[in-house]
Amino acid sequence: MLGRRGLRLGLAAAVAVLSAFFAAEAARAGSTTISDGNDKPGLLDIRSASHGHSGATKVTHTIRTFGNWPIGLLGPSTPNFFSLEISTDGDRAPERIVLIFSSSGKMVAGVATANQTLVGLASATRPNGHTVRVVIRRALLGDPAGYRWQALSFYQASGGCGRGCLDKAPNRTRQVPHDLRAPTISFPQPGVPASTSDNVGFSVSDTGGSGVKSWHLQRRLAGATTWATVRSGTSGGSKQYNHVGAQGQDSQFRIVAIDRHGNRSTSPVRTVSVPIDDASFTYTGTWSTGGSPGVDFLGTLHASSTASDAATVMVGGAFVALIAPGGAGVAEIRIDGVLEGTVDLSTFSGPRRVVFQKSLGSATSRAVEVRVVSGTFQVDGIIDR
Ligand SMILES: [Ca+2]
Ligand SMILES: [Ca+2]
Ligand SMILES: [Ca+2]
Repeated sequence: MLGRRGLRLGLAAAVAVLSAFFAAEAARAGSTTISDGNDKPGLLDIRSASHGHSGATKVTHTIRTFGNWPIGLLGPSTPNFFSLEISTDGDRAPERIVLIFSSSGKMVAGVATANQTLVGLASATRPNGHTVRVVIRRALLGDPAGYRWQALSFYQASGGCGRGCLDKAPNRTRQVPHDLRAPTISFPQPGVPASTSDNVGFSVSDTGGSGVKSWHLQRRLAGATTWATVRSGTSGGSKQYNHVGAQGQDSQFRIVAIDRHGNRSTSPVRTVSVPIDDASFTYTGTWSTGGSPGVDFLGTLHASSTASDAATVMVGGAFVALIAPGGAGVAEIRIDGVLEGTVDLSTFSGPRRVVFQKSLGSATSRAVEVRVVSGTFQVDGIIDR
């Protein structure tokens, strides 16, 4: 405790040149209050302590006592103070100590390391005669994902607290967790579906100490404005959702996750387009049919090794993407008779690849033609959205 007195004297000097520049801000969700017993003599017996948020970059702590105390009771030449011990790693030892006292009739708070080095000032106020509130920039705590805290008061006066009365909330060695980081969502872009139903995979995890409270997988048709939850859960980990669509249907997905302290995160939006199968193309020349279920879209594949053989399909959207497996053939792509590109399947590997794509600007009816140039060219389907 003697070290804190030295810290306090240094703080009082620093505060003398600073004005109160911290504005009060609306509290956010995710506050927790703990109660403490009427368990210590003296004026600073803690009744409750709480944590909360002030904007996105600050945390708040409020300490209430059973009785009122004059602000001068915490003056710089007294031994009396409130403090917060903040542990930002796995053990109990504090990485930060927030010391709260008064100077010239105003509340003062300094944030120091465990070895009493001052890292900055917090804003401290006294909303009423038995309450002190501090607003601390997260950066002063080292921007942790979360931390654990304990509030303390120290009061010394002749009588019952002649040697000092130290109250802790919570008592003994317990600490209160304060989770500052929203859950992490991993949602890679799903590949081209193997059929009209396919799995959408993602994972949810939480750091900061409170854990995942809930996640919701939401879907809407591309172009719609409202989301509908198609699956939800209350634990983290890897998830799979079997999405049933239809040929030519474009769905958008996102995940919203919340931790047990109310921190919320929303994933990027991913679009899953179910192709139109090669079975619905029109073919000229000597195309053969094949394909494998689970590998090629709908288990079908058209192939031709004859130059100038053509496969044609009508599309109606503003974007097209030709789906084919990696291979060896070369073909030209024409849209409404205009050459738009040449596809060489040897530059791709694996099934159901987007081998050609083009944004068309507007949604209108167009003919897409695939014309074999050399090698064996294969057609699996087309995305039209
Ligand atoms: Ca108490
Ligand atoms: Ca969290
Ligand atoms: Ca197919």
